Amino acid sequence: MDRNLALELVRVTEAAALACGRWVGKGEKMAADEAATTAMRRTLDSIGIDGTVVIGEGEMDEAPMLYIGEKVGNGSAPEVDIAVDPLEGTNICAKGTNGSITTIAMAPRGGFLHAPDMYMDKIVVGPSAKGVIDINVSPTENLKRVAEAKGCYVEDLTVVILDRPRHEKMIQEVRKAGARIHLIPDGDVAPAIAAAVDGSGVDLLMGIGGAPEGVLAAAALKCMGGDMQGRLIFMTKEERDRAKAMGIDEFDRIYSAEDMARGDVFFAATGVTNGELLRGVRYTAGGAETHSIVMRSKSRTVRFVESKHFFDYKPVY
Ligand code: FBP
Repeated sequence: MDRNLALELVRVTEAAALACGRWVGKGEKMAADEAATTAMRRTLDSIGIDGTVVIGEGEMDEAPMLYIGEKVGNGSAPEVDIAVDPLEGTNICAKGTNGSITTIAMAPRGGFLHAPDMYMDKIVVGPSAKGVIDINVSPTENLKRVAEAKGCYVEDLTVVILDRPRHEKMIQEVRKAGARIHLIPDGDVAPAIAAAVDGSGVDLLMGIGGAPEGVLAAAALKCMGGDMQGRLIFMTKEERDRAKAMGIDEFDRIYSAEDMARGDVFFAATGVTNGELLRGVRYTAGGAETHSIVMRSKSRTVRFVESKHFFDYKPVY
């Protein structure tokens, strides 16, 4: 791709965050998600791309907007595939707790793994531990390898894990190995990115979360030179059939970030509520402030963008 579209994408995630930011703490996750999706959809159409949603809000019959296969952008070149999670962490936003973001990634046509809405086992680290993780070895062994690569003790590492009963065994093992754990209620994309940001306080993300979220994290990790492995978890025959229909035929394949997000990839995310990576939306008299991360794999430039928005000039919010 000739143009750097990353800064166009951050306008999209900012618009989504400004829209769903109004729903923080209101206990209405569907309304928050709808507000983010509508704003994201509208802003996407002002961008000069011929885009197709490949990771989105669901199938055409279950999502009114940003469904898989939907065309977005103003229709001009380049042809790109789009992965979105207009509000990642709907419950977090509804409760007003930490860690919800709006997020989008873009790749040349055919660049993203078409991950169905199912689970993925994931392990994620930043550039300083690239090449040492292996999803097939125990958490203890991975922690030892990451500590060695980072030149620290296992006790110095912080691992983010979704707080779910399915992770109980892993949580016990990580505790026994001596690492610190940050259990999160939802939202595993932001901590995956945080693992690749120096000084974020996150060293690894481990465990099973959503597969579409895995592809979004892979896009970000690729831009940052981090490392990730993901393996789809099939719970039912329907999930296998669905994956097959979406072009997946190696069911036990381990995907790297590069396998999930190929080519010149762009990524943007904006904080909705506060988190380790980004500050949430703050409303001020007549406006609001947003905090975003935006990046491109080709240049590896990672930008943190602080924006001030004035509603007299952007009445739509
Ligand atoms: P939302 O769809 O409500 O935004 O939740 C997102 C999420 O917490 C992801 O971050 C995570 O990968 C996945 O859901 C975990 O799924 P589950 O809640 O089924 O364990």
